[in-house]
Amino acid sequence: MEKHKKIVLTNDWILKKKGENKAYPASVPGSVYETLLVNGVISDPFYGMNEFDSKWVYESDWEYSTTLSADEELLNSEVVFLRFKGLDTICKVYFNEEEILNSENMHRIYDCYLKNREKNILKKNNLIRVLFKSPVREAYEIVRNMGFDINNIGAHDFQIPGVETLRKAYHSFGWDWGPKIPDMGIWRDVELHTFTDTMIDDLTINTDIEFSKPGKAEKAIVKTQLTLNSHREIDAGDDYSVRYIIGNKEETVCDVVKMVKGNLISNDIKLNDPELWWTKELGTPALYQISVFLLCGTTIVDEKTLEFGIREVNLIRNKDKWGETFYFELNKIPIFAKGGNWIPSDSLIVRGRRKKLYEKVIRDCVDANMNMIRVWGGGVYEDDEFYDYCDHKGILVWQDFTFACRPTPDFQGFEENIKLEAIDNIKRLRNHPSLAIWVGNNEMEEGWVYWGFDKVVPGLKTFYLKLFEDLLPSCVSEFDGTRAYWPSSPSSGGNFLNPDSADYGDSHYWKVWHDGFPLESYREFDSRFMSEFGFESFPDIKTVKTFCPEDQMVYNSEIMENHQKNSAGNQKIYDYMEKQFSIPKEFEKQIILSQLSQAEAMQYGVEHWRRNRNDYHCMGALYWQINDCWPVASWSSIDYYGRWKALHYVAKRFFNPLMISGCETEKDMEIWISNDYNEAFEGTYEIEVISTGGEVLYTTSETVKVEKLSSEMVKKITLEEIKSSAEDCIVFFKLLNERTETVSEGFKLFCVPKKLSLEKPVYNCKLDQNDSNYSLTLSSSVPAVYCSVAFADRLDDEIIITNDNYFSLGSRKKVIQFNSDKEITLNDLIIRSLFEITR
Ligand code: BMA
Repeated sequence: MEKHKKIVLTNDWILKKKGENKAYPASVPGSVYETLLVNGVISDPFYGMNEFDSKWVYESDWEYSTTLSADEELLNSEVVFLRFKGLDTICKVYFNEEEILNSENMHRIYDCYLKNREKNILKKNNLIRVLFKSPVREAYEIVRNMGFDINNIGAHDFQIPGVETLRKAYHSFGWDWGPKIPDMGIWRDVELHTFTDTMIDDLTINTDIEFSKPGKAEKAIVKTQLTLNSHREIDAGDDYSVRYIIGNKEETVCDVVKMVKGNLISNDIKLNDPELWWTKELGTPALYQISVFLLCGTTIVDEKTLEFGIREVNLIRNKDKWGETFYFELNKIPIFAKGGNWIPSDSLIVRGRRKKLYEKVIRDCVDANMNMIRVWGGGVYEDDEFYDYCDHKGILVWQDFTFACRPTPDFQGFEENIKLEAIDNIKRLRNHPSLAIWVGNNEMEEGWVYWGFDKVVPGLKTFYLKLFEDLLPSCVSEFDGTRAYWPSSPSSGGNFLNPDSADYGDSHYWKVWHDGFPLESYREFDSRFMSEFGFESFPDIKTVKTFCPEDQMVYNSEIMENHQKNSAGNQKIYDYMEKQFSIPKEFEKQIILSQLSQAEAMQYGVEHWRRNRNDYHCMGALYWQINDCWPVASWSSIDYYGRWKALHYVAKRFFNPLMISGCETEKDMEIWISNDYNEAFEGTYEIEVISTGGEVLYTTSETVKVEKLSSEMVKKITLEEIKSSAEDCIVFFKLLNERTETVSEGFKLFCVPKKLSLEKPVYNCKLDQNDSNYSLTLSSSVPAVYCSVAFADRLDDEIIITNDNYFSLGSRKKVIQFNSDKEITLNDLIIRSLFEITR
């Protein structure tokens, strides 16, 4: 009996423009844009205005091809099929000139049989051709066939119209942070599978936990389900069996063999005292490994190994005095979700994966104390690898289905296509412990209720309900069965009932930024769960230099405006910035200030919602957005190259599970402690108010106990008792644990920063090195507000992340740590605070 074999077809692919003979060597997985870029046919679409030079690329058709020579073993295999794990998007596949696939969905997985009992098209020498049609032309044709005018379907200026007619990542046609790069290509693996009688098609693991109390498990049942791919129903007399080996990091905890009857094999395995999977603030993300061997007699016919976690995640919706709760419980412990929204990490998606952007950015999310990432619906269902990292790092994933902001058209075959896409992705992702919830779409319920979708494209509202409140939830319940489904983000539960309500469901709050409201309005919006809110900034000057020549480095130059896709976004950055800061002349300094206003805005909101967690009033804050898909001015906290903006450093503080924060009015300030740990905090808080000239005006310190999973106001101070004015002082606070280690610290002003009467700081710096570990000890003669450490251009090729940045220096010294393999001296460090930046 032949064992199931899989070969990934990565070699000898070439790409040609349809109708032309010139062939370019192509990586598979890969894309048309990337191939043309690597072969020097197009210039970097991210540079300057190049984005618009490559229109011909997406208006053309492209053909990938490779040959497959079959040896005796392959020719003799009983069953041979090709598995296309991702084809972007409209394409036909030919095998030896026979059409074996007509595919219209980049999110689907397709199996094409070359040989089985019914057919055999496999020869000794074979040719595989994948012919991609321009997605833009396809979209135009569909819109025309539906009787609509492509110029009149309500698309934004930043996008090529019609993407919603395709099952392709919406952002690729352009978004308010992304270029118009509707790429094409074989974006996931092409696999060749062979087997004789049967193979393992799918292994699904679910766990049922018996809790002795919240957070404590006594037993778990590991429910395994194995689906076989066979020509026939396996019978008890066939001598097939399955061996299951389960282990954790240290040891094998189970090794059993069960007989096989039928092609769907379910077995429950009991584990005592299981180790649970947790997010970082609640524990460790313990993982188990399961290996399954399918045996015929004593021969291994197939095997599969995967990791799984034992955890229970529930969405809790209980009626209460405000409306209805909306929060997640992990292993019966309510969690405040902290994190951000994720978009595809590169417009050339495969390149992003190759550059290991997943790994880096997810690590950065953990470093910033996030426990949840929302994979936003305008992008893709990410690669398995993405969810693997989240499993390993203890990050929960909110997964949107890939629909966003546009009404879904209804034409023949589209619904079925969507259904099969949903099933493929639910099956692919359901084993990941990180996956917490499935959500129908981004902002489409809003679109119908508030944006007038029905005026532009009448007649599609019922189809919306059919898809998002019937089809997709049914798929989730049938093929997942353990996770909640939520119809749209935001929503109050569906059926077009007030999706923007603060009292039900999740919220996207855009009065700050899109509507130009002041930051204070965050405090007037008491949502149950903030799944989007955001504020823009420019990326680091080093990132700007990668796409912008020196003479265009001003916010409203043609190139800077093209690297800003939100209409009038750069002006908005300035308008907000001016309210907070005096604006200096140099663009480099303006960039820093733009990042500081972004960080301030997000901090203002998140601290408020975290202070509001009691009685589950608000239980989540996921800001818009974590990452970028190209170098651009946007809402991201980490830019395309992985450089942290000020926001990411500040997020690390405002997402700290233990957070001390100040809530100011014009005259007084409340000091709060928020505790997201599942145990009470006992320690001391210290408050120190310092004049802008460096005089200590007020200090106090007190021991405190803050109950687990709660927020508490611990002190109120007034300007009157400090005997100072709002412009002349800075309030510093910190929280120390019982071992007197600082666990959280921060500062707050009574006025906008530009009103502060700052004095020039004189810094005292000392840099110590131990191999590649550096520590900088820093103090200042007078308060240095929003102090940052940056690195000289000579270190440009390396992105150095410090353990803290954009802090304020008061009366005490601060130690900053970072790693670098290079020899770094004090001369390489640029230390500046608001005083130097605004002058
Ligand atoms: C949201 C998102 C995105 C958009 C962002 C910024 O509502 O869902 O569609 O990019 O706002 O405008």
